[in-house]
Amino acid sequence: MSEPVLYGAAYSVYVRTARLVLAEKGVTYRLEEVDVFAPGGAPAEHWARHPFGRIPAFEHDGFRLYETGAITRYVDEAFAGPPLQPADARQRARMNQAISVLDNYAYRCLVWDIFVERVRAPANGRTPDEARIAAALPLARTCLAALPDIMGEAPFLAGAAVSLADLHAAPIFVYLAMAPEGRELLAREAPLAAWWERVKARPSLAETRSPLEA
Ligand SMILES: N[C@@H](CCC(=O)N[C@@H](CS)C(=O)NCC(=O)O)C(=O)O
Repeated sequence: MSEPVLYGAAYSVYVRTARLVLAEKGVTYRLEEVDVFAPGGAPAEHWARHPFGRIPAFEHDGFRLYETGAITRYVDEAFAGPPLQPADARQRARMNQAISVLDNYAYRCLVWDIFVERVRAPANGRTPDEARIAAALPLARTCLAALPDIMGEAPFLAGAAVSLADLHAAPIFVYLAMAPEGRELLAREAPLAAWWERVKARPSLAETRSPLEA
């Protein structure tokens, strides 16, 4: 079987989730740079891989996929390496619940409303939209309370071992922790802060470092 190809950019949260999964599985792959935020949008050939023009897209031996959750589950199931989905039905449900929370509530609020406004706006010479940041904080607090609730007493979001849920969350938390508001939110949730210390120390995080990290 040939080496899989991941299409995307190293700064992207969702591309990094797929890369973290590949790294944790020990799969060698090629990252082909696609910048969807370039002036003019995604390059023409990328729309054939992803009808919504997003990243990542993925190809393995002619099998093409898009949507991070589909890519990560495929990589976990099609390749050797440590399993990244709990065998137990209830723990797997917790993993899927955490991923849904991250996709549907956390990503936009923690990354776009807080990180992009507080950290990226000034880096790009723009004044942060304080109203947008303030408006995001209640939902951010809800997200950061929901995750430890899902985790319970376990060291990782879905049990005793790292799972797709932790790898889905990690790129979001890297960026969130770069904003003072994000660090304050994390400090209010001691079990989640302890989880983050465990996750951020994993070699896969260092291997997939974003160019936007300080
Ligand atoms: N539902 C998609 C989301 C992917 C996504 O939103 N990727 C971002 C980069 S992190 C993107 O491509 N954004 C481009 C845009 O919003 O136009 C997935 O799970 O893969």
